[in-house]
Amino acid sequence: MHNMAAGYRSRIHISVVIPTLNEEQNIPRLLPAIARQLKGAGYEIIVVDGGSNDRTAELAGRYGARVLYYAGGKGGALAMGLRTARGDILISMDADLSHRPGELRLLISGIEAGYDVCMGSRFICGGGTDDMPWIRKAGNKFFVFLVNSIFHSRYSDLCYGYRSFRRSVLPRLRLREKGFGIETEISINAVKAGLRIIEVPSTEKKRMSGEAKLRTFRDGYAILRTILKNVGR
Ligand SMILES: Nc1nc2c(ncn2[C@@H]2O[C@H](COP(=O)(O)OP(=O)(O)O)[C@@H](O)[C@H]2O)c(=O)[nH]1
Ligand SMILES: [Mg+2]
Repeated sequence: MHNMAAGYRSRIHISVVIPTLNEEQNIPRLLPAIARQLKGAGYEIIVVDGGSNDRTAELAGRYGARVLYYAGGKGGALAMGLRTARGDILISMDADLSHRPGELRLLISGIEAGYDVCMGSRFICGGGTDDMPWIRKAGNKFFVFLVNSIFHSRYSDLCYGYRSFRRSVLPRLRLREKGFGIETEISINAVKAGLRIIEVPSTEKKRMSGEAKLRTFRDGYAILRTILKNVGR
């Protein structure tokens, strides 16, 4: 077992928040990999579990994470984790090893360099994805176009969850979405609040193990509703 308690000894600088639902195969790979990247940094890992019926929560605790429970969707889980996080820099990350722990330091650098929000993008030079069928790429492109047109932003990606935040701007993101609309809500509210935003390249890997929970059409529709709801609000 890796000793991740080391992160708690010093003041917490970085909080990694991971929503989970049935990720027991991935947790024992992911948490030690994060620990290796953040060794010596003063960090905490917060796993917000949505009621997994496997050993996700138990394993997360054993590998040193603080484990919280949230019964209603990935967005609500992420918001809960971010609100209880103690670090100066907050990072949102998926549990399925789609997000490479090696990129954590790039996300941290973005905030340390003075930005409020630093967003991984699969669609700028240096980024990429192995985990997106063409229909989702097309949907994402359409949503990026829509958001940029309505909110005068210049995003290259949307609906991607590997991001970092200066904790002090969290209230200004006004998180309300309970499901997969959360990333879109963050992107829109960050622009509306006039935050300093930067994109950094990110390579999305295939989910290592287990099942994807996002359903292209159901959640695509939810994302569209999120965009329309925020017009003029
Ligand atoms: N707490 C919680 N986490 C969830 C829920 N649905 C998905 N997740 C987690 O959110 C992350 C992204 O989900 P995933 O199924 O990989 O979505 P995709 O990569 O967009 O297909 C993973 O870490 C999931 O375990 C949920 O209802 N509750
Ligand atoms: Mg995934």
